[in-house]
Amino acid sequence: MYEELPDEELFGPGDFSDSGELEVDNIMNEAESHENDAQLTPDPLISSNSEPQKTVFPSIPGLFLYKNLLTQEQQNKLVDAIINEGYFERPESNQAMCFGTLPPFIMRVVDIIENIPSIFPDEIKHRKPLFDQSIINVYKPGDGINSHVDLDRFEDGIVIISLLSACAMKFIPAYLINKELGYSDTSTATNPNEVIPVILRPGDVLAMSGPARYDWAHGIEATKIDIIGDERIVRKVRVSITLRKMKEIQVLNQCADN
Ligand SMILES: O=C(O)CCC(=O)C(=O)O
Repeated sequence: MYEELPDEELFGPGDFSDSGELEVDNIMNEAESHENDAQLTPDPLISSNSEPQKTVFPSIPGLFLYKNLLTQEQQNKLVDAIINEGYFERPESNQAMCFGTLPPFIMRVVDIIENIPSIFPDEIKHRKPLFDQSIINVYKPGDGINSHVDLDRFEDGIVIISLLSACAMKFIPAYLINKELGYSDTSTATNPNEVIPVILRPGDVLAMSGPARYDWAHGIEATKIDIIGDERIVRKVRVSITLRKMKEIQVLNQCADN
């Protein structure tokens, strides 16, 4: 069942920084204007096995970026389904969550993800279901999300799907964001102040497990323009879908509460 809401308990406190209202029309306009946005940039580090091309990040084990994994048609269908579900009809809505059995339009992407041989270690890849929670976030230009490590109530193995517009997601060693939260310096970063920017474009799928999920925090700066090396990304409306699996104990607690 879907709930439209920013639930701080599930998402982490104050993670989502919002610069104002968003209209569904904006999402549709963006969908039309991005129809021909194929990403053809070659990757620096590409695997040569039969799975889709992926970018790996030597400093961040467990972080894999599958560039342009979803075709333009698949992206359009996802955006259309999100619009048709009406999650973002209220102008102030920028987040929708789903627990349990995920809706068919998301399951179609999960099918694609499940078939990527080395996206996650086997024990994660073969769990059933692979995901039972999704968050759809809508970002207007200038919106961001604070650096965070996904809450411990979620299992290892998280995926973020990007739609409509590009942005830079920044990874920093987790203990830097809040030492009081108990994140210890277990990071794989060689330089503790290391910031690793990952450009997420429409159709990209980012997978995090192990150190990428626990030892590194990820966030998106609240800015209208990202500058990464020579690249200047002017943000437009972006939609993301995050897929996670709740720990069994959480599901049991939820049942007990109801
Ligand atoms: O929107 C994104 O790309 C990131 C979302 C995220 O980090 C989260 O949902 O925890």
